[in-house]
Amino acid sequence: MTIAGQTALRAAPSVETTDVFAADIIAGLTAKTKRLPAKYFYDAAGSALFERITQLPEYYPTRCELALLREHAPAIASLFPPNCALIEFGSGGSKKARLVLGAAATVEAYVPVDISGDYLQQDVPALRRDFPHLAVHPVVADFTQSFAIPAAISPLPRVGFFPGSTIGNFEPDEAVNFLRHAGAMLGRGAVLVIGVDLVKDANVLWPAYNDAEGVTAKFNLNLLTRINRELGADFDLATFHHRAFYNRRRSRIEMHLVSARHQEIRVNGTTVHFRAGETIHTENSYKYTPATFAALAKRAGWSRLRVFTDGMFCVQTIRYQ
Ligand code: SAH
Ligand code: AVI
Repeated sequence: MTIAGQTALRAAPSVETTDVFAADIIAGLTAKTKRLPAKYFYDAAGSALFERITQLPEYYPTRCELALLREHAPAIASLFPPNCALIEFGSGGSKKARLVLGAAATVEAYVPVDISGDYLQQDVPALRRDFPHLAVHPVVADFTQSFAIPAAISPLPRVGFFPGSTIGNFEPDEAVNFLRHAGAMLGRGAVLVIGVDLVKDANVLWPAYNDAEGVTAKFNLNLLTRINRELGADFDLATFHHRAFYNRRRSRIEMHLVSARHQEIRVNGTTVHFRAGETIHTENSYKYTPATFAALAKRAGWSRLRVFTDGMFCVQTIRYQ
């Protein structure tokens, strides 16, 4: 893929070969409890819908995190070693990185990593224009797998950036594994700046995932459109609907797609049976307290430095031991 005249590093094997996508989808749809990996939401249409979600009045996390980063970017940047490389996991449009980069003049290189090549591409030319001293090395990769770091940044100390509470889309044990893997990649003593959505009243959480305009529903249903397009499946979107609710016991929002009726769907040569009311579990979004998140990070070898919070969301800085 060419980005502003440069080649974006693509992980090998390719992040989303049709074979891997097909195998994951069939495995998820034929499991006893049907579920699909949330990382597959982010094709071009899904990324654009997520962008719209971030602007919804009900979806507070983006606004809260942007305000925290605006206010505390200088304190965050003061933790960075000189002449470092900032590696962002799930960068999307890099809007939040701009706030950190603006306060951290000594960052030499920025490596946005995202599974969605289109989304990644969007802001790279503008970033190069607005931060002319900065080397920008986009990487299209699945950050849950090993991926190659651009050779140009190998001599630089590394800082990690993982905003958006995307960590909440992992199961807690997966989050620990991810943090271990990120620690190994960033190196001992490295700092990670991570956004974490906080446990709060269900009356605030519920509308954030059930917006009045129905954008989150479209985002959820778009996964079926993607499966239809890429795997020649025959999901009739009119027979599935979005359901999101707060599972208080597990401190997570669950998103599902509910089949309105008994039906059979053909997906890449496999027949998938649905009972009326049966769901596909498409996403979890775990909510933490600053303390439960620090304990989770500790299990992965990270110790807490500072916590910036407005009571709704928190940005934590943690160091790899
Ligand atoms: N960081 C941005 C975007 C968050 S949305 C923000 O805070 O607003 C989650 C982002 O992570 C999307 O851009 C999605 O494409 C990316 N993503 C999700 N799972 C991923 C994975 N396994 N590997 C790489 N990128 C992933
Ligand atoms: C990217 N991630 C943290 C979002 C979340 O809130 O869990 C994805 C999302 N799903 C529905 N709305 C937003």
